Amino acid sequence: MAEKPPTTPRPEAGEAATTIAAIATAPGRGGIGIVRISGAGLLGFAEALSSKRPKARLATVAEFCAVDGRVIDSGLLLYFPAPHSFTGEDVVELHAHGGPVVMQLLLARCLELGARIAEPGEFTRRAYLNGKLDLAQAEAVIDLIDAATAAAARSAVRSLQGDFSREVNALLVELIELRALVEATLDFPDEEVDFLEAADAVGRMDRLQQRLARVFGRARQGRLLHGGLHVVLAGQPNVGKSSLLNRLAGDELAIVTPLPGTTRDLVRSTLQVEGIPLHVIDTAGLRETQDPIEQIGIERTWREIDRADVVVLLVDARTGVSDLDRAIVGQLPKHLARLTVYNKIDLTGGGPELHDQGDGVAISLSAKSGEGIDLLRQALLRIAGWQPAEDVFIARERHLRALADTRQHLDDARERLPRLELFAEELRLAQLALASITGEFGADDLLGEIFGRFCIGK
Ligand SMILES: Nc1nc2c(ncn2[C@@H]2O[C@H](COP(=O)(O)OP(=O)(O)O)[C@@H](O)[C@H]2O)c(=O)[nH]1
Ligand SMILES: [Mg+2]
Repeated sequence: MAEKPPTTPRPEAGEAATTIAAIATAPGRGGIGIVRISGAGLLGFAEALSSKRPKARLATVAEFCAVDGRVIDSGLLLYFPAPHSFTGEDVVELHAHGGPVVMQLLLARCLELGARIAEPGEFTRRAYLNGKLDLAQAEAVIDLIDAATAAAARSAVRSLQGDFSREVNALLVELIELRALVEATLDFPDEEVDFLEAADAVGRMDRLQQRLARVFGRARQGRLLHGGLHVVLAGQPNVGKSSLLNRLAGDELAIVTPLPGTTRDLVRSTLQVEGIPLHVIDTAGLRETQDPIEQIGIERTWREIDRADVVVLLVDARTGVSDLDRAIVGQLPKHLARLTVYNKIDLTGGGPELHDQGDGVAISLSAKSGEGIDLLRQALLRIAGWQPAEDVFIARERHLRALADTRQHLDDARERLPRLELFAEELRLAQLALASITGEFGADDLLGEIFGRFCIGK
């Protein structure tokens, strides 16, 4: 749990007994480089390395020595005895000069002393297994390191500090209480209805579903920050798709010519708007063609459209939406968000504008002059459902799926309501789905614990 990290290791923790070591800093040259070691009984390990006996959590100036006593480097030695460390085991850190050779020599020395090289993510894995972090927090560690924008970094920190986990755990507590009520009622079938009414089971269910909807909203924003938005530029040849990509990216990425069919392969670029990564994909113009290379490009375009979050359909402002465009729209996946762009307004003399045309938003702009591009950026964010907020926590597809499953089981539970066994079963499934986010309370034993304390007045 995020509020109060449990000190009891998870059942799977036993296997993590070996000592692991890794170069913790990025490869290459640096003023300082760090080798990190985690395992049991590392005080002796630190002494053997440095012939100093480090004090817990204090920096000790030390010489790190090879087996023959020759000094490899001097630097700072840190020792964090279990369980007060990142991994929950003894952790030793060697802060030395950040050259690749020095780092390799120090790492080799650690291996001589019995450590093995850590696998990717193994320190964080041990932190999870030892109850220092839950799953959502462990994922946030990577998301923080990988954050592509400042907004993504801020929301990853929020998840790492347990904001997301706290919300999930609060939901779990409500859900478990409701389950306990229902399970208790199952044991006393005569008083089912009275009891559920007295305990306000339906009211609890309402509050639970409302709270879940709010968490879902925040997590969906976090998913956008984490994964970004996949935008496909589609339309007939020569309407200005490649010019628009270049304009959005601020660079000449795609080849632009007055010849239809210039773009055949996909051209991708990632830019950011308000901290949201936009993955923009320029495609081959959609038309009937005999050119086999262009045909492959058109197939690829449709494949990208299937994976997109938003399709921007470009048309020439001088001709507007034609039957051919309508045919393209007819082939788009039904659920897909769509935006129409009337390009080349510099040739029509019209100004940039955004209008709602019933079947979606349309924007008039010029890829050539740049007029109206900002309207497009904002419209893309809005279509994606981005609402600037300070309280977003980073979330992944996995989390959203778990929240959606929870929501579905709660909906199903409601439908079963007069039939208590089925209601109870759906609540149990909802709990399992929700618990998979943090990896906490997976089993029914917690229910048993709460149940044991439950007073049903009998
Ligand atoms: N005047 C004007 N010309 C444009 C604009 N956008 C693109 N073009 C021109 O239209 C032609 C086709 O552009 P391109 O980006 O290759 O279109 P694509 O086939 O859809 O990728 C090129 O000659 C571009 O210079 C625009 O906003 N205004
Ligand atoms: Mg093109």
